[in-house]
Amino acid sequence: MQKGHQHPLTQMISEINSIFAEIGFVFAEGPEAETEHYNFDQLNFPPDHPARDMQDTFFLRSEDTKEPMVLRTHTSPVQARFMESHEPPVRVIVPGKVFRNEATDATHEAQFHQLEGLYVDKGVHMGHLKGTIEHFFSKFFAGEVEVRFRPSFFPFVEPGVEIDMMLKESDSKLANKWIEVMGAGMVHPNVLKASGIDPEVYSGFAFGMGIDRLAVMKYGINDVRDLYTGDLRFVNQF
Ligand code: 2U9
Repeated sequence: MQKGHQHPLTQMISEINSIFAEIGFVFAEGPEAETEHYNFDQLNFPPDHPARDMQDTFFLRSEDTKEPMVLRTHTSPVQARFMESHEPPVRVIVPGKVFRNEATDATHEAQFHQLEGLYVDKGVHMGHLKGTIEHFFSKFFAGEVEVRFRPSFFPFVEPGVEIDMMLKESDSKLANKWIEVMGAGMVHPNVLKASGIDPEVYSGFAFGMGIDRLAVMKYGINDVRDLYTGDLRFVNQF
């Protein structure tokens, strides 16, 4: 009889966790149904931010829930909770399923997997972010990698950046071109404060990326929806 094996996304999450564990990050997880407080307010989303719109977020309406709840739109609330219960230094890696209320196509799913990371300590700066990300991608794609930052905006970081990577000296199809891979930045002082960490003493970097997109890059998958059908003709290729 043919033996089963882990789903390609589960395999990737294990591999990612091991790479980050080697440089001192611990794994954390949290609820998929979150309070609006942890999903938005504590992360410095203003009350009128478009992400809070019904078009983008699945709101849970129930008689039983005392607080307004959503299906988490990112894994960031896990880090917000982690900071409340842990003193710095905090080094945490958070893979998990997230939800967006949007139409699906070959590159978009209403549920997908994110990988986020957070490092908070005294004196943490963008140089640490760059070194960490370069290290991760060079291990993950097993080759020398260069990364570059472009200015961007996310409510929970300041400054915020988009990160591109280039794989060098490799036979891979990805080699020698800049590819946008993730967003990141220095944790906004309001976010540190809201989680009980003094921004005058500590600073931190955070990053976030789609694991499905990483799978597309690493394995050349054509349609992200294949990752969620459970079709064995697809799954057994990994
Ligand atoms: C805390 C503080 C800051 C996490 C971050 C991004 C930038 C980002 C997107 C990438 C593609 C989400 O999957 S995606 O659509 N994410 O660009 N995420 S900084 O920042 C945090 C998280 C938690 C407490």
